[in-house]
Amino acid sequence: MKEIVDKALASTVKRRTFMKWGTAAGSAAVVAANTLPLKASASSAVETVSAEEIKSVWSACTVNCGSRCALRHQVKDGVIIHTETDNTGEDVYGDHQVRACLRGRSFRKRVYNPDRLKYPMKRVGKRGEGRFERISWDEAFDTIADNLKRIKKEYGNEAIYLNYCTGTLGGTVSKSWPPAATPIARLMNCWGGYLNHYGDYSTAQIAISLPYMFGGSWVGNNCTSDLVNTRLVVNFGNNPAETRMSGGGVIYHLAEARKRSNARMITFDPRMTDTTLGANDEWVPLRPGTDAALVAGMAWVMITENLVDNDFLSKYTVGYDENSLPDSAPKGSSWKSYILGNGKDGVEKTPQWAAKITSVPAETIIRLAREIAMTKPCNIMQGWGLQRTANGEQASRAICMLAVMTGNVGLPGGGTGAREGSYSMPFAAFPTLSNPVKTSIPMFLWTDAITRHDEMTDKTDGIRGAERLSQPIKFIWNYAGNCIINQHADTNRTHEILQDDSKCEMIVVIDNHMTASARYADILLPDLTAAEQPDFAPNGSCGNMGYTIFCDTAVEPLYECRSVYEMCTGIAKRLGVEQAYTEGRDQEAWLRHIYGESQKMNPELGDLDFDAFREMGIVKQKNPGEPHVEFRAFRENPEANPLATPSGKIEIYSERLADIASSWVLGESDIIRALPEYASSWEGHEADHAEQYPLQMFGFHFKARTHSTYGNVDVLRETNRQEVWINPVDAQKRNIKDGEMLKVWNDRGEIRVAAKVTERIMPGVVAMGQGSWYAPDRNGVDRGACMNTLTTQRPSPLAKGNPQHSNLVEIAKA
Ligand SMILES: Nc1nc2c(c(=O)[nH]1)N[C@H]1C(S)=C(S)[C@@H](COP(=O)(O)OP(=O)(O)OC[C@H]3O[C@@H](n4cnc5c(=O)[nH]c(N)nc54)[C@H](O)[C@@H]3O)O[C@H]1N2
Ligand SMILES: Nc1nc2c(c(=O)[nH]1)N[C@H]1C(S)=C(S)[C@@H](COP(=O)(O)OP(=O)(O)OC[C@H]3O[C@@H](n4cnc5c(=O)[nH]c(N)nc54)[C@H](O)[C@@H]3O)O[C@H]1N2
Ligand code: SF4
Ligand SMILES: [Mo]
Repeated sequence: MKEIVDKALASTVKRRTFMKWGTAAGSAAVVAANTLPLKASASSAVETVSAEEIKSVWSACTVNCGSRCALRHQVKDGVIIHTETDNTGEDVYGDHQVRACLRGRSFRKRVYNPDRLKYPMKRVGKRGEGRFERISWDEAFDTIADNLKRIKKEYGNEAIYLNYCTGTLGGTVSKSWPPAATPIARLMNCWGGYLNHYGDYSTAQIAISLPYMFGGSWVGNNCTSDLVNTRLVVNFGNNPAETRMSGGGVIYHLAEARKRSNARMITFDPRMTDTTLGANDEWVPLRPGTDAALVAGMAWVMITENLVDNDFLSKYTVGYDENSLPDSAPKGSSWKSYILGNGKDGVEKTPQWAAKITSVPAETIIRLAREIAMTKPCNIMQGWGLQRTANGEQASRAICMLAVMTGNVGLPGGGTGAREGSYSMPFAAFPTLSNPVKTSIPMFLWTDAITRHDEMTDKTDGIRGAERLSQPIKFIWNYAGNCIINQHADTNRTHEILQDDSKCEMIVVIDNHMTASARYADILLPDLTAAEQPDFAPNGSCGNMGYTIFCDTAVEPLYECRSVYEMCTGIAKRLGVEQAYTEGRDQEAWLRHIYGESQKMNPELGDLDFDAFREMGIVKQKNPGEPHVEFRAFRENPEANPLATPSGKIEIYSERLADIASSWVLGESDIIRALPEYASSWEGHEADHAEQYPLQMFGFHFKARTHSTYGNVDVLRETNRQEVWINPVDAQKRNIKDGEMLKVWNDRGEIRVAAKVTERIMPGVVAMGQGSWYAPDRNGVDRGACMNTLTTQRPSPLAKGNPQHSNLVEIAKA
């Protein structure tokens, strides 16, 4: 480790001069309004500052983009004037730099932002109106503690909810997700606990459904770095060029690995994304929500042309054909029967059948089925967009069927069909204690838990840890999240529920900025940004090279902002649990403690002391073994290493799902099946109201923002306009030209957004970046073009997850 330290410190570029890019007029104006102590006011756009005046401070971008990047803030006179990124290592693949994208590099624009919250505030108008009055920290803490005590007395701890919040999930003490890992959870756990949630807006459907097939609690795929061993990459709606943008993230590993394996990539996506731009890549557009039909059509080709891996299927799976069905399964319920038309529906899943549903030509389905079956090893993977849908549970399992039928599971260069895996450097977490409350709700149903908790049971709404929800949500902690309105579905319904403050009685929002969700706070607390406090940031998705970043204090806390740890300490004192909460430590002391724990679990940190790490900024640690191959041990010896399914094998037919399908109370046209069959959804192209709303619409994860975070950074907005992608065929029908302002609407709401007329999206489908800031006008028309003004709160059947990509809309010129 000493060697790494020396190397890292030696390779730090000592720059003689430094170019300071001043957006002079703009930032000076903002600064004046905020009365920032900025002595260095630039009059020219570019100014040369000598290196001696500038301090370089390590920090990280801790948002939820799936990557995690090192930042080096360049600080002069107590102000960040510029942000650079990782400059350590040899910068060759495997010892590469974890370089930040444009968002991370514009971090200072979030620190010195006109939206920055400056002091604690309490609501004065109606909830959601956004009218606030400044209060003291004492008043804020007293109000919160008094309300917590009152609500606990009246309803119990189960009425206190920690909302889904991922704004700073990349921190350690400041970590905002998962809820149980946050400083808020520690506070509540010292005082009787809180209502927890399970699942997440990212992966609700896939995370629930794949374990029925492969067992365990999370099903991964081979590490991206393992693609050096593959001959073909088959990509279902995965767009790492935009969703894993870091120089240390998945897109970099994907590109480098494919350089070495020269593997072709086929991408099934309604949209031609930035990931599909390689020379030998093929883009195959398909209708949203129809992946399972495409798989069934390809399965028909593979079965009828005898291209399936029969040895693999008989040794490792149950339910492929009638012989391997469990006893409880009815006749004709195997996968093969389903595909060949010998199942219950009696329909043969021919390429022509699939073509009608997916709009992928039958010849293409046949050609690609042959190529996938005959090119081994082949890595089949999926992103999470296609499962964030009304029948996402079925779609994600169906895609894995391709990997299973071709016998690619557990092989280097092969894969499971799930999303890529990566290595994590072992590092300790902030201890948050355990939650005495055992009840947990699906994260998507928190609005329902405010309005109709008494109807919610394990069989109707996926309540866990109890048969039913005994209390409504009365108090919401919202630390570093925008799901109070912007990122949760159906903004108009949410607004209505939250406006009534006799239902949910108190909402505490802790954020850096006046966001759409912050406007719904009763008490609004101004947090420090990652640049104003010390913390650790462990790696995100990063291929085979993990790392941990030391985030130091680049600038002193702005205004009256305080760290979340300090806030929790203040409230703990009023709840009588200060000592239990702090154990006598401040944030720095906790970091030293956590680092000590990390050294115990990770020998490679053994002789790197805390202060040396602090100076070094980033520690990189390569996976000591080969890149991860999911289910390798099972493949090598299935008797010794069975899967954690009831049969120990891959369950193509799931008895557990058959059980759930017959015992749960489901909504009309909600579908849960034992097999990964195609099912058309209540908000798909075959839905009843598709005539009135003929366009399928989804919101993709956009490079302009990380969800809503960075959405108020001017330069990013200017370079990545919020626009709706629409095919020329659909545009012509509506007499729409590129760049024109459009209205997009359905029964749930209406937005205004500019048109991007492009052949990069298939006809009948429209899409726009999700995470834009909700900004309704007086008539409720959302001028901010937030995708969730159009989405539904109806949950998916099995996961009770967010189907935010399943929407029908109509579009016209505004
Ligand atoms: N229509 C649609 N909706 C979606 C999705 C979709 O695809 N389509 N995706 C869903 C998914 S996958 C996710 S993960 C969620 C994400 O939803 P959220 O977790 O709400 O993510 P953000 O919108 O980034 O909100 C993060 C908030 O944290 C704040 N923040 C950032 N840094 C800090 C900090 O240091 N301290 C504090 N206190 N606050 C900070 C930001 O200002 C912002 O308000 O959205 C979901 N919503
Ligand atoms: N820049 C940026 N990066 C991010 C985020 C961000 O907000 N901004 N958010 C992060 C988070 S929290 C998450 S969870 C991940 C999300 O990662 P994903 O969920 O994978 O991202 P999406 O953009 O929702 O969907 C990926 C692709 O699926 C396609 N798609 C949509 N519907 C279908 C379908 O029915 N079938 C098929 N085959 N494809 C479909 C979309 O066109 C899109 O290109 O991204 C992370 N990375
Ligand atoms: S937004 Fe993601 S990719 Fe960009 S700098 Fe931050 S962590 Fe890195
Ligand atoms: Mo996510």
